Amino acid sequence: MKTSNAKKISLFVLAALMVVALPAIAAGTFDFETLYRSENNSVVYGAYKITVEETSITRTVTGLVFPMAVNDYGYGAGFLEMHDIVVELRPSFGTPAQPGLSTKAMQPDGNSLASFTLENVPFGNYTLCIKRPGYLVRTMYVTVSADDSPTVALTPPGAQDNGVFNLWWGDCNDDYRIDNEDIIAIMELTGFNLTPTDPLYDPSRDLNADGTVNQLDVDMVNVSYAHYNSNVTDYPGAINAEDFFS
Ligand SMILES: [Ca+2]
Ligand SMILES: [Ca+2]
Repeated sequence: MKTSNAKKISLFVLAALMVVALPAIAAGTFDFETLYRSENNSVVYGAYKITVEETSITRTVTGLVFPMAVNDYGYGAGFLEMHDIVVELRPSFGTPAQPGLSTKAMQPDGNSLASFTLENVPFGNYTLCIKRPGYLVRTMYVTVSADDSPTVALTPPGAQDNGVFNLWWGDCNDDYRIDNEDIIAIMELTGFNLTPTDPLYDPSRDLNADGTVNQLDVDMVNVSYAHYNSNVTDYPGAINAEDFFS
């Protein structure tokens, strides 16, 4: 069957609208019906199939993050999992990530510099959230679009981080600030000689991830620490303050 120019234009416009309006649509072939105006100006009915290719509407997103706990001190993999770094692409800071847009940083070489990979990320605007227990959550606005390469390597802005999402320890109570309240939170658990199997053990207060909470962890959060009194907006490239709570 010969295909008219008018029909080609209609198909093109509809396909474009599907991609723009439904960025998260699953790949596949879909039926649709439409009326269009033919070359002799009559209205014609047509039934068609549209194929949406997954590679046309998603990208792979990667990045580097530091530091990751790597020594299990004999407590096993379950201990290290307590200190996992979770990386998410959320619709906004206060909205949970869709399934598949949350992952854990990996450390294939066994060093503290870890990497993360999120595959099949639909085009859209996101808030990158990186969280390790006891560390200040790190954020950044991220846009994934057709202009991006198949793999998008995220990096924080500026030279300070040298391309790595460095995390700052010390936010033990998750109030988005590193201050004396965190020191107090740690001191509440010192003196118990906790181990990771103890119900009182809290990885967010075991800042050096050595399996117990003691003065070493207290010492990590003090007024001489470069990020003492920092908050979430102090990270280079962090989202705006009002977006943390919207
Ligand atoms: Ca805090
Ligand atoms: Ca410790």
